[in-house]
Amino acid sequence: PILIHLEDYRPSDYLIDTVDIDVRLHPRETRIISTLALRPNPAGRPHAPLVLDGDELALLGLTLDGSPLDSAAYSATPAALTVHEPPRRPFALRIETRIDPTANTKLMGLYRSSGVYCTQCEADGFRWITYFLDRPDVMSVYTTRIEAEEDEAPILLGNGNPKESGPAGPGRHYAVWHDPHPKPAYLFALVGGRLDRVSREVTTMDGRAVSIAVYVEPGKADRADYALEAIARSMRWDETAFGRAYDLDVFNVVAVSDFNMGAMENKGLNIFNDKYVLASPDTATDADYAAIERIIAHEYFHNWSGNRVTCRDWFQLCLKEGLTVFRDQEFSSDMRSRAVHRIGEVRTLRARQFPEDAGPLAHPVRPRAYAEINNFYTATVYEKGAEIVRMLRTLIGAAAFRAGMDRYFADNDGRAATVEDFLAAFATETGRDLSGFARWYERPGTPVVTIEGHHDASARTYRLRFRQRLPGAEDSPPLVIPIALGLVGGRGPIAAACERVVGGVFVLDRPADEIVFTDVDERPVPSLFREFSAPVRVEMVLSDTERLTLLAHDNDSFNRWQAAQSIAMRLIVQRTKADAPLAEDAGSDAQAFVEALSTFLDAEALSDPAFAALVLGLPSEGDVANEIGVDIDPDAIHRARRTLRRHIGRGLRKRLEALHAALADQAEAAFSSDAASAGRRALQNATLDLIKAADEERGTELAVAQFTDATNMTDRLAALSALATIPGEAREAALQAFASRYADEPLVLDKWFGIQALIPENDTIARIRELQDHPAFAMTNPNRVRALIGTFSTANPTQFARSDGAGFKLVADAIRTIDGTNPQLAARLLTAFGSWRMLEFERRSQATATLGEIAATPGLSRDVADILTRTLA
Ligand code: B3K
Ligand code: ZN
Repeated sequence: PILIHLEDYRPSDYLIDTVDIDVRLHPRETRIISTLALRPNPAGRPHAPLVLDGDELALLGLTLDGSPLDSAAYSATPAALTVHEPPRRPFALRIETRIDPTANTKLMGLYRSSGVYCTQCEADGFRWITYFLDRPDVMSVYTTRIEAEEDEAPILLGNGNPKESGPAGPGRHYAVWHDPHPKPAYLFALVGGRLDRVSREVTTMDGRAVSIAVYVEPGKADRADYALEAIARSMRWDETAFGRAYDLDVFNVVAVSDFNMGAMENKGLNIFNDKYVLASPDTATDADYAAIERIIAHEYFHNWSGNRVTCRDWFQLCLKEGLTVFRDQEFSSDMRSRAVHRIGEVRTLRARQFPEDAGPLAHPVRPRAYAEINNFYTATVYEKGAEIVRMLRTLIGAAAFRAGMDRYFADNDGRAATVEDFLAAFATETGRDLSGFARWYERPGTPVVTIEGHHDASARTYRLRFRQRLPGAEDSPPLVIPIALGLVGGRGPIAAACERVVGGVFVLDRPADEIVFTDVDERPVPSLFREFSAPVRVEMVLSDTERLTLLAHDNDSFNRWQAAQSIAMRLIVQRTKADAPLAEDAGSDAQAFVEALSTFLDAEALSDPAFAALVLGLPSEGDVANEIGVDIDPDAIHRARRTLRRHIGRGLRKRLEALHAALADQAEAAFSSDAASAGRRALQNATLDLIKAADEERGTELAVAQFTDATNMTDRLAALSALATIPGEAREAALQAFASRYADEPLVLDKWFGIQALIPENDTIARIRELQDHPAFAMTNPNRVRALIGTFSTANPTQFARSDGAGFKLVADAIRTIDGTNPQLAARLLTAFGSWRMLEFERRSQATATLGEIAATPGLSRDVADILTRTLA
């Protein structure tokens, strides 16, 4: 594959000041006439040819300053339009192309989704529409004219502000949009279609009246209100938290049903996967509401972190993505429970980013080379990128961080920036040297921090020794690791002095270091990496008793949760390694844990149900596999985890029943999606799950009742999930009832596909093959594919990694089918094989064989070939 390297970056030879683009929409023959105001870039090479990017384009017409070009003066291929000797002064190029939006199954460029015309231009998508300097450091002011059949597309939307509209010949109409803010082509968007809308007015902090609107499929407007209000909350929050106001007269969100990712931050016209817009109590779970709020916020926040300040090149992707994830995390924490949200963020990071960083697809947060940039929208760039921003704030403090952000926005507004520009803003603001910290962007891999503690009773000191290493890169210079910490005793946090701990944070910036606390009378338990202050693995030998001290007495909620997780993890790992029949033990080693959980539930379950639900949740099978790391047998992990769950369920049985009943009683008559109500539902469903683990019959009884009586999707789906792992009549009846109730609701049927894909039974593969023929399933729709195949490959480890290879084969077959129509989606599915090397021998051989079969498929896309090469390397 051809690699693009960061070190090869050079400025564009030409710049484009303005773009006038005229799009005549037609299902099969859409005409695009684009007029570019070009000029040589003083920072580029003089006399260079002008090479515009294209992808599968056909050139229909070309003029320069109004005159047709001599055929010797240019050359056009589907992938490039070259003008050999362009003028050495500003000039205008008028380019005509034609495309077929209906045939576009890649969902890049301009395509149709359920009859709605829409676009996706990040990354490298504008070149599917017209020839262009399709790179983020070429920023232009766009005017877009859209023309369509009035019947087919009564709504016509573009970037920026609406300028004019009117009839355009018999049955046709047009609209003109103008975006005054210069932007790169990847932020271009247009929409044409038959859509309903909800809208309202908001006023920004600097007094601008903005009309915000959400457009959805006809008949679904009543499901768009939550998203609309989430926009208003995001706008207000960015003003108060970051001093950032919106900068256009309109802000539009459009929901479409065929979309390769979650959503896209096009300037003034965000286009969304409808999964992250549509919500009603009967169709959306609490998790869906939270995801909608988060993604609406994320795309909106890009208006500053991404659009006003964009990226110089795609290697800087984390500059907008990591930063914007950090911003959306802070927003969600402010809207909901900070502690609960942080635990969720860390669970995602550990489930998705840690394994990526430990496997063949590992890469730095700022990659140095890529073959296909769309394969780098990863957990590392997004989630680890966000952790780096969070560490920066921890290091310099909230006030300096905010001042640094203000400086970053001010210094780089209207520019295409780099990671260096970002760090420079904070270095200037604080006078600190951040060059050591910058290593976080360059080094792949999850650092390991090893810690030993020693209490000297006579000297009344407590000593902590720290050592850091980066597995596989032991010689690399140390990272700058902020460690938020404190000491905890039998009655709560201990006040002890240590001059190296400033504001509760010790900074480990050497390979090894140690700190000493004075005036420590009792032997303390260290509470380390509070709020998960750095994305590392921590190695420290603590007894269960010490961990239970943290669970009971720490004032850091994250570490209280972590303490329970660590004990559960130890218990599952131990059982996995011993495996049955010993695993079917009486669980005496878990007794103290169960008792502590029971005390915890009595004291706190009803005061903070969301947190209690998290404490009751055991590490997932995937978490356990990542912890063990080698020779993984998913069946052994599954059995071990099930055994512990059963044991906990039995030990807590009375309390769980009482809680389940109490929470069911508390349920409000009128549904509310707020965090408090969602927390009560989460705990009720966590108790249901443990009761089921203890006693399948009782679990089935409760689940069937909850399934029938549920007044919202969260409870109904939780009941269905509980039933789904118990083979038999009740399960099939519930699945059947669910499918007929929601037969016309594709997004709800996705949940139904997903639940069946998760069943940890041998028949699941046959079930999935059958579901692929279900009338509601389609290999061409990314949501359907992710729900059925994606859920299976990422969350059903016993069946995906079956030792007979049938799970791998199922997914490989899907990848090969999909690669022909939608390479991005196929490549994304393939990343499920990223952890194949940690499997035990037999499963590993099956994975190699399957990957080999994919590799032997003729005509693989660049997207799939890139992931495949790296996975096998
Ligand atoms: N920026 C887009 C992602 C584009 C993915 C291109 N393959 C959505 C987001 O992160 O906000
Ligand atoms: Zn983003």
